[in-house]
Amino acid sequence: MAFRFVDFPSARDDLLADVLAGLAARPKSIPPKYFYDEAGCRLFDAICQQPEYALTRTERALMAARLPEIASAVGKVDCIIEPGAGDCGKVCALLDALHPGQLVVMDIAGSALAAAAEQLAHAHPGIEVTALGMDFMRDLEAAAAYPGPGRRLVYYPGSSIGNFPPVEAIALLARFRHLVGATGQLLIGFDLKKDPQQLHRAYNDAAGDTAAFNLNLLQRINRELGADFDLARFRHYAFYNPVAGRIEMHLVSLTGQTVSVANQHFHFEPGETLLTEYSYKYHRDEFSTIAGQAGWHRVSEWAQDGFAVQLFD
Ligand code: AVJ
Repeated sequence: MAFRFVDFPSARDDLLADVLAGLAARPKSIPPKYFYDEAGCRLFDAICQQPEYALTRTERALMAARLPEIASAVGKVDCIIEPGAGDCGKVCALLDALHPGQLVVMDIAGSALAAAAEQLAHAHPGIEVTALGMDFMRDLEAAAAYPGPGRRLVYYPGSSIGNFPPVEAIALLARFRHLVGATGQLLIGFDLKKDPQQLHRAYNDAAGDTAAFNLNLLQRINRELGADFDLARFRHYAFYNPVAGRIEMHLVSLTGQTVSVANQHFHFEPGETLLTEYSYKYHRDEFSTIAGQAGWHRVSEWAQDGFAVQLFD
């Protein structure tokens, strides 16, 4: 078995700096990458089980059904790189079809990633697995040192790209381009524009898991930064904005209140919002166009039930 774990400087400092900067901004906001502490990961898994939230199920079904076609379109790949791999569940499904010699996975939750990647290395003794505990938004370029020579494929599933406004998405896709070089490829999954009512329901599930997931961000900040958000005085508010082509997820203050974080005080007016997530939705060609602006050329695409996977070189 070949496995290594490299931990990059803790993301904890970033949480504090990003929360302070976000609460000072207008509108107040917190980056969605901080949803995924232990409880947040469990709540996200619960969201994925809800009947209204089909995104993850649909992608998994698409990948399973089209894997042979995808593998032949991709061809020979020496190293698969996945930014934000989480529990490595998605990339695991690719390995037996693409059989790369190397796998490089990154995640901001380093210890959970390391545990999952080590198991994966045990199960695939032919693959050299490198786990990087990093915030790839900050340290992505450092990952270039780990793959050996050969053809690199960035795998970015789950519509994670939807968290970034188009201009930032283009910048990130350009960083992926640079990471894999001229012979590299990108396999990316994203959610398609669809009936706004259906999208609305997906982010307002009847079981309340999305609301709990959203509020858990405040709980995490309370615990990790010693803040004093009163969760009963904020309400989950999510809706689809068809002009911007995105879900917006907010936590709205139900009262006038002051919250303290690291000895700094932040006032909320009644009804003031804390923006916690954008989830952009694209038309198929619209997405290929933004990827094109980052230097990618579409090779193939697969789409079903409102979700698309595109391959670029
Ligand atoms: C993991 C970013 C794809 O945008 O649908 C689910 C996160 N937020 N429900 C999404 C999420 C609320 C999800 N992504």
